[in-house]
Amino acid sequence: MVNITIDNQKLQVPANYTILEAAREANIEIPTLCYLKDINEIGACRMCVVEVKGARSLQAACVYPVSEGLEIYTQSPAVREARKVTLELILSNHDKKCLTCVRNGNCELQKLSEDLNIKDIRFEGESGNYSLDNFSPSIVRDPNKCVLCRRCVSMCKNIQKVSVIDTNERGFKTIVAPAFNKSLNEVPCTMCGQCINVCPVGALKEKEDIDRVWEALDNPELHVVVQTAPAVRVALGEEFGMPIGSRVTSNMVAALKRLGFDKVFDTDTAADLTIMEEGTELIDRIKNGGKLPLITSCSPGWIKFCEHTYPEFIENLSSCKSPHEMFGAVLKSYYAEKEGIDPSKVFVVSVMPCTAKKFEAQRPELASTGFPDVDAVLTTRELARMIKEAGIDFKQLPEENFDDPMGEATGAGVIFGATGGVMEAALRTVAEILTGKSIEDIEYNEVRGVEGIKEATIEVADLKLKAAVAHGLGNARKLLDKIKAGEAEYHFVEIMACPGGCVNGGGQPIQPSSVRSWTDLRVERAKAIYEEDRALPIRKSHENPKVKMLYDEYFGEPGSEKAHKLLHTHYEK
Ligand code: HC1
Repeated sequence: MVNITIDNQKLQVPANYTILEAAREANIEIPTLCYLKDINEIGACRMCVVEVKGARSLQAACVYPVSEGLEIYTQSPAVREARKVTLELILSNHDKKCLTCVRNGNCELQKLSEDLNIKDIRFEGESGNYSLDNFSPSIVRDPNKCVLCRRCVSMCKNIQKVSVIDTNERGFKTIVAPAFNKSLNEVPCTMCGQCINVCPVGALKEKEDIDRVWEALDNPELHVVVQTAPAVRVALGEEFGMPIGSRVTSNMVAALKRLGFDKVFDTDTAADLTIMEEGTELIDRIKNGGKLPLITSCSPGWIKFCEHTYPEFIENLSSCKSPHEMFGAVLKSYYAEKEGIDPSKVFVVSVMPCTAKKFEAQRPELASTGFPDVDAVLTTRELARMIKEAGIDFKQLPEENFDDPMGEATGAGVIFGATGGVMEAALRTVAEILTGKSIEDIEYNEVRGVEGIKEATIEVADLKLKAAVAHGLGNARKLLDKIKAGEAEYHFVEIMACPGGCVNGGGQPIQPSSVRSWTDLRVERAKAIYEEDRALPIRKSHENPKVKMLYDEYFGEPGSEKAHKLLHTHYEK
């Protein structure tokens, strides 16, 4: 510990703290813009400058380490003026169309302007007049709004290890973009959208599908069904001011019904179906000498990364479609037949925590009935925008349930939304199939939590099943390199593109650095996921009565020819 003073307050703080961390502990707020704890600590934007006694110039609090006897002033006239000048310079060439910006009301630059009492901008900068990069099916990039904080660059380069965006040019011409100013669609972007989640302003956003969905809802010819991913229900509430980790499943269902969807289904049901197919595939590969490890295929960002960067693992990928794509195929075949609806009139909307799902839905091979399995993908944020636009009082909605005939899911389906969840759900089923016994202890804690790579050996019958879980593409790289080098061997591997899994997907509500830096969103949202699992009466996929019904009435058995036609896919090298 060291003794310091901040604004004449005496403090004792750990010796490895920065001034920013020390100030935060004393409830002294220092403004930041480029700072994001553990992701972007580069002291570039100079918003967090403070006076340090004895230093020749103002210092960036986010990178300046504390030391014994340090005297710091966070609100001196020089500090206040420096911050204002810096902010006015940033604003001088910023595209200030705040009223129509997707981040209106949730923009860190807007908040800073308010907090620092900016009334006038003393400088006039030249706007770059950059054109919009909206060619990707998932992500739109608007350099006119970029504040060059580099948070997206750090996320893409250091955390995801994908490195498709960086700073190009110099001085006033500096721009964050893919190399040679290409579109995100022309580089190996995985569309994970993590760059959007860390952007403090509206320079990065999802490709919106709201208008297409309103049009479908207004078209009396269409039967519009919606399905919601496991992770949406533990984050949507944040858009309505609820605490992080609130479970809002029934409010969400009620809101979707009020928006006018003909049926509201749960992607978790299809997650249970995925376990039946993927579990069967795993057992088959283990028993019959198939390619191992089997690697999960639910995360489209991971699939794209594998196709671009690790094509040698394509044969390891499970051939299962991701759950929402499976559900789409089921809705346009079994459900359409059962309800007597022309499949061409069934319009499937997926509400996902993920931007890569927009890209996935457009993959031509994901159209087993001759129509796209899924017609439109909305992120959690887009759904919130629709609910607000419709004037629905989200917090006051009555309890409502998912619709039949497929409105039931198990706890195993829910936990798909957190890293390790697909693995755990599969283990709950595979262990019972292999042992032929009912297993009571179904919580596999070894694969839970936010450690980058998790490993477990599970004894099932006479097999020691070796499993590994990686979340975030940087961790995926580490794990795959280890497997490639022959340093590790597994039967089953789960990979999710987003750090923390879908709960922290690129389409989830955006929390500012002031929250995100100090609260682990992955942990809080995952807690809610596991609570939901524990609250459900059935927690194993193979016990889901709706899934049993699907096999009895339609698919026959897992891995059948019909199941392969509708529920499985292939990948591109
Ligand atoms: Fe996911 Fe999945 S869990 S991929 O993480 O397998 O997006 O939530 O919907 O499809 O079920 C995302 C979440 C989601 C699929 C499922």
